[in-house]
Amino acid sequence: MVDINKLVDTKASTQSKEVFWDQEVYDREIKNIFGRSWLFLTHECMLEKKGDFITTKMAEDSVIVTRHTDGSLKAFVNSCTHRGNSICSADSGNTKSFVCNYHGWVFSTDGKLVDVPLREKCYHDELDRDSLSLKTIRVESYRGFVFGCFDETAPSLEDFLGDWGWYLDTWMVGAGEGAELVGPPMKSILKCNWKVPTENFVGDGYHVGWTHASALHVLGGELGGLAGNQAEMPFDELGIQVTTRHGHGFGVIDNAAIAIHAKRDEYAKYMEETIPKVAENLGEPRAKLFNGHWNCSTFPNCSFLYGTNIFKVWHPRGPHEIEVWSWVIVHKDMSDEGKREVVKQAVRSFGTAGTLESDDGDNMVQSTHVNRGNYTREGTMNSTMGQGYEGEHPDYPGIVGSSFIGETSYRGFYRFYQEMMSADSWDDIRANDEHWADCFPNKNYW
Ligand code: UNU
Ligand code: FES
Ligand code: FE
Repeated sequence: MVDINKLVDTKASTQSKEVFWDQEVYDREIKNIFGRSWLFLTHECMLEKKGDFITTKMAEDSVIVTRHTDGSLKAFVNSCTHRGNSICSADSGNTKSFVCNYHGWVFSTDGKLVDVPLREKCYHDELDRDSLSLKTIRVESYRGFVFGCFDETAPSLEDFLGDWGWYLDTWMVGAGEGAELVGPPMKSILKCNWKVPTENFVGDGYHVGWTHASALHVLGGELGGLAGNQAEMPFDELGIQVTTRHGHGFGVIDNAAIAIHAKRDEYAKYMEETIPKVAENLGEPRAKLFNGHWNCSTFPNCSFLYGTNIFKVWHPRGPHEIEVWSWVIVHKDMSDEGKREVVKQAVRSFGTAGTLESDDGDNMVQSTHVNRGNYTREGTMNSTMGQGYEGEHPDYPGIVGSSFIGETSYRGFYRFYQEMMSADSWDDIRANDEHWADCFPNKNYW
């Protein structure tokens, strides 16, 4: 039997291999993690006009997000309150209402039941429409990035992001205009557990030079030296890794924002013009981050690469499969040509069939499926790299690791993962607010 309370050992920095395979673990994740966290839905640029809508997933729940007639964002479950059929099968569009395909019940863009065929003749005018609205979901937006949460007792989105919001502002605010996503998202299915890509994006600087050796060799440029972990690279001071209260984290390679873009004249020009403005707006520490390349995960299942500018959600579909949705991040104030360049390079490198994306895919699938072996599955995985070489930093919030190549943010992700798996409520989680970082004992490292 799996002990749900002992999946992660924060002292030894190990995780049970059951986290990638076990059905019971997965069922608990859906309730405790996906049922209580803020999950990424869409960007407001895809919901500009009244009546605009998109459909997406929150874990395995199908949801609709709309711009209602009063201008506010609404989210509700995509399941009819009559016999449960989905009421919208389009990915996106603009509408006055949603009409169920089965018997024709009609719902407004805030989920209210507004019309029912044969309401007078066959329901004898006795149907209580007010109690038959679609199930609503909390929806909040941060710098235009829209998230939903099933849990009424969860903190606000801003509090859930916490210090991570301070980092996100680096490019979500930037020089002032901020960023948006280019959609609709590319979609594909990958046979892996949802945490394999999440942990990879949150803190795996280590794999870059190895898994992506060939791609980096061909791309050349500033990151070319990473290919095969060549000795002359300053691996111990390439950048930093950060973890925050609710498991969100990232790794940054200094001065490498544009490094993955093969054709990068417009992007280079944009950076040159914009970095001083970011410094003025947000200060030097974040101006430095603005010029770095980031790999990141927002807990639990939203990852992105800033610099490469791919933005992803890993929708779980059972313990051994995910649906990958990928958008491209663009700075709003970049030239149209610059934006086209960014989109092209992001799709070529980390789109569904991207060169670097396909390097990762095989590892993601193997890391999951090898653990179907009953004997293999006993035992743990190791994330000890850089343990002790991390702590509170004078310029950067959270716990900061000493190099881009370390596992500080892995440890932070799984620390919060275990906290959520074990906690009965958000009150239990809030009770740890003062002590969450105690498992990083060398807090005076910097
Ligand atoms: O694969 C990655 N996560 C990555 C690739 C990160 C940084 C640079 C290149
Ligand atoms: Fe890291 Fe094998 S070397 S998984
Ligand atoms: Fe990778």
